[in-house]
Amino acid sequence: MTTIGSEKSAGAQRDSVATGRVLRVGPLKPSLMEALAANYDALVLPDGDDRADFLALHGESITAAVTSGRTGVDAQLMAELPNLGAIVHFGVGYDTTDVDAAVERGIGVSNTPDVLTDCVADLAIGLLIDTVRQVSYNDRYVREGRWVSEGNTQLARQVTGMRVGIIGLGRIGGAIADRLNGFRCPISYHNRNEIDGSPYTYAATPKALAGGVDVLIVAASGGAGTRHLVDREVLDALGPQGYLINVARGSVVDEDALVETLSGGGLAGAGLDVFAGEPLVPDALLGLDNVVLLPHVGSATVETRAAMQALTLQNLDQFLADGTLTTPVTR
Ligand code: 8YV
Repeated sequence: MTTIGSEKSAGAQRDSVATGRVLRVGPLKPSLMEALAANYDALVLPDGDDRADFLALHGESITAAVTSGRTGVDAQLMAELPNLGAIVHFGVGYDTTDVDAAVERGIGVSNTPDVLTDCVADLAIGLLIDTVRQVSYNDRYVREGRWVSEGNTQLARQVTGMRVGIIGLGRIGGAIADRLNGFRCPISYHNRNEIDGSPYTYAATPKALAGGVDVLIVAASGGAGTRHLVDREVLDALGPQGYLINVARGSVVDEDALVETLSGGGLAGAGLDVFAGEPLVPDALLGLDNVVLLPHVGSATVETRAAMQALTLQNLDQFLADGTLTTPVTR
């Protein structure tokens, strides 16, 4: 396992860190943006036509960028920040940052692991129960006065004991599995490699996993390596009685195939917290009652977002102090 950028504390680097500026790339939690402005005198990368002039003026002075998985730092921006030493992410996902380019340039990359694991896992369970037990649908039914005019809704399916497959049994996938043990769900998983000593059943491919479960939960990190891991074949294997839950990244699922499969009755339902082109959600999903749609709120609690902010600033402070990172990305 290689730690990206943790060894980046050479004297020359420290000198430029000491004199360097912090750059905010993209919108962040309001209190984090305020802290960056007030306590770090951070610059803000402008969009559009102003960007080239801004980079010509400030590019060389910037040593640390603070961003999130929503925006990230691509290879071109790295090239325009020749003294950049660290890319600090608010959030666990960093798929919008070109990590290979960062490694090549010796730029450290950090994220905020662990502090959001519980909240994302909690939401995955909530989304699973909502989708399978049709909570949101039944809520709409009551509000629309249909209980009075049409009587009871159709029966849902039982969550306890459902066979669940998890794509990406990492920190978040593992926390989801922990919670599902309370529901007596037989659990299987797919990762790039089988996990030694895991109590759960390994499936060598997403399709094999989907073929043997009632619910498929996507908890894998985003990026080129997992793009469209859940494709049409996987959805077909899950089948008309199967449910898909995604709390990871929209890119892991072939969204066009998902919309077509759902529209044609090829899945029982889906619970989605993430989408391919956020904040845009395919129109076809908006009219489906067997789909629960959330605006990417996996980590969106007061407690977790505060912890994410604290860890983001801890990484930044540590980098500014000695050129190393608290929670560098590893691979
Ligand atoms: C945040 C996330 O919504 O951590 C992640 O990767 O997707 C979420 O926790 C996001 O980072 C904030 O932009």
